[in-house]
Amino acid sequence: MPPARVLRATATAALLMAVTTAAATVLATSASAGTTLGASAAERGRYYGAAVAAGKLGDSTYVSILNREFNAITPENEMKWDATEPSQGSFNWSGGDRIVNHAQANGMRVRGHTLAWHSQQPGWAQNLSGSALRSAMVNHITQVATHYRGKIYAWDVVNEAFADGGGGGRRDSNLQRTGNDWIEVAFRTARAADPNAKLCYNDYNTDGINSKSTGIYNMVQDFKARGVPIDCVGFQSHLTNSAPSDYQANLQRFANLGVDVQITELDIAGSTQAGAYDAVTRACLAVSRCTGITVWGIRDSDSWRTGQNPLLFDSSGNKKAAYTSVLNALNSGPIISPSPSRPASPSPSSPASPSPSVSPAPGGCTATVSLQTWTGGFNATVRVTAGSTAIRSWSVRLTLPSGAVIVNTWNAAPSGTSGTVSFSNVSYNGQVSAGQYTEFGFQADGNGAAMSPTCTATS
Ligand code: 9MR
Repeated sequence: MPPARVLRATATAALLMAVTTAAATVLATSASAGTTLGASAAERGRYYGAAVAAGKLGDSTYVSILNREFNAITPENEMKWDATEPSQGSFNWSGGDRIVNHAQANGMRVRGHTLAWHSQQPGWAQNLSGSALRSAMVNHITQVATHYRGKIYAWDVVNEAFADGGGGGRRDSNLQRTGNDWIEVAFRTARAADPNAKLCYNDYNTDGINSKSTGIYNMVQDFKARGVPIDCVGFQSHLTNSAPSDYQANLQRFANLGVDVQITELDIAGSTQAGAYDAVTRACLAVSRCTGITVWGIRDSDSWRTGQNPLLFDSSGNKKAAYTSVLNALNSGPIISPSPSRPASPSPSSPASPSPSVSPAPGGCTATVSLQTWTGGFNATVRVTAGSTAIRSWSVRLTLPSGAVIVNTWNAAPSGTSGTVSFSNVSYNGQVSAGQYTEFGFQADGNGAAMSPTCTATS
C-alpha cells in the first residue's frame, strides 16, 4: 500500500487537474514515485530523511522542501537530554512534540535522537556521577522513550560512546565512569519503555573499517550473543570529498551480525561532493539491511558545518548537483515492494545470572533503599554498608511492592523480577572495607513504596 501522504498527494493532484492543467502537472510530477528522494527511496524499501529543527517549521521554503522530498525526520537537537530534562525530573516535550506532530501529519517516520550521550547533557547531569548518574540516566531514558512510545521508528539509544584514535575502546565520560555496562543498561531500559522502536547505537568516524568501527562491531557482536537488545547501528557519515573505499563493506559486516544499518547524519563537504553522495547512496542500496539515509539538515544554510555547504539544497532552497546525484543513484536501484520495515520484535534479554550463595558473617552489612518514583515506575538505589569488618561478598534480600516488576538492574545480580528478590554483588563490588559502602540499583514497573532490605555478607 502506498504511504498515506502519496495517496493524499495523488488525490489532491486529481482534484487540481480538473481546475488547472498547469498546476496539476507540477503537483502530479512532484508526487510521483522516483521524482523525490523520499518517494524513490520508498520504492526501494527505504526511507530518506532529514534532521529538522523545530524552530524552522515556520519557514515556508524549508517546510515545502521537507514535505516534498523527505519521508523521515530526526530532531536535530530537540530530543537531547538538555532539551528534554532541563532540570532533574522535570521534562519539556515542546520541541520534540512539534517535530513528531509534523512528521505524523505528513506520514513521515521519526528517528529519535538521542537518549544517552556524553554531550549536550543538562548542567545537573554533568554534575552527577556514579550511581546517582546511572539512576538519572535510566530514569531519563524511561521517561523520554515512554513519552514517545509508539511514535518512534528507531532510537539512537546511545550516541558516540567510543573513543577516537586507535584503541577501539570506549570514550571517557561521566556515563562511562558509572561502569562499562552503562550502554547495555541504556538499551535494556529503552526496550522496556518502547518495545516496538528499533534500538540503534550511533557514532561518527565509523564509516570505514577502522579500529573505532571495529570496537563497535565487537560490542554489537557481544550484545547479540548475550541477548542485549540492539536492532541497528547508525553511521553518521560526516564526510569530506569522499566516502571511505570500504564504506559498503563496513555496512555489510555490521548487517551480517543481524542488525539493520542506517546512515544517520549524512553531510559531505568538498568539491567532489556530488560523486561522494552517489557512492554513499549506492552503498546503502547494495546492502539489503541498510534501511535508510538521513541528511543532517536541508539547505546549506541549515548545516552545523557553517560555510562548508555540505547538503543537497543551496541556501535558497535550490537543488544542487549533489541532489541530482542522490536522486539518480536512488532511481538506479532495483524497485522492491515498498516495505514499511516494521520495527523488529524485541529480542529476548539475557537471563539474570544465578546468585551465588552467601552465608552471614560477623560484622555483616546493612542496606538502605532510596527511591525515585514516577507514574508507573520507580528506580531504587540500594546502599550496602559493611559493618565493623571488611566484607568479601554481600547479598541483599527485599520484597518488592505488590505488582512491581524489575525491568533493569545495575551493579548487582538479581534472583528474580518480582516478589522477594535477592541481589548479589557482581565481580567488581563484592569487597567493601569496614564502614564503607557500595551501591546498586534497579528500575521497576509498578508503584514505588518503602522496602525493608536485609543484608548478609561474607568476610
Ligand atoms: O547539528 C547539531 C547542532 O545544532 C548542535 O549544536 C550540536 C551540539 O553538539 O549537535 C549537532 O548534531 C550532532 C549530533 O547530535 C550528533 N552527531 C554530531 C552532530 C554534529 O555535531
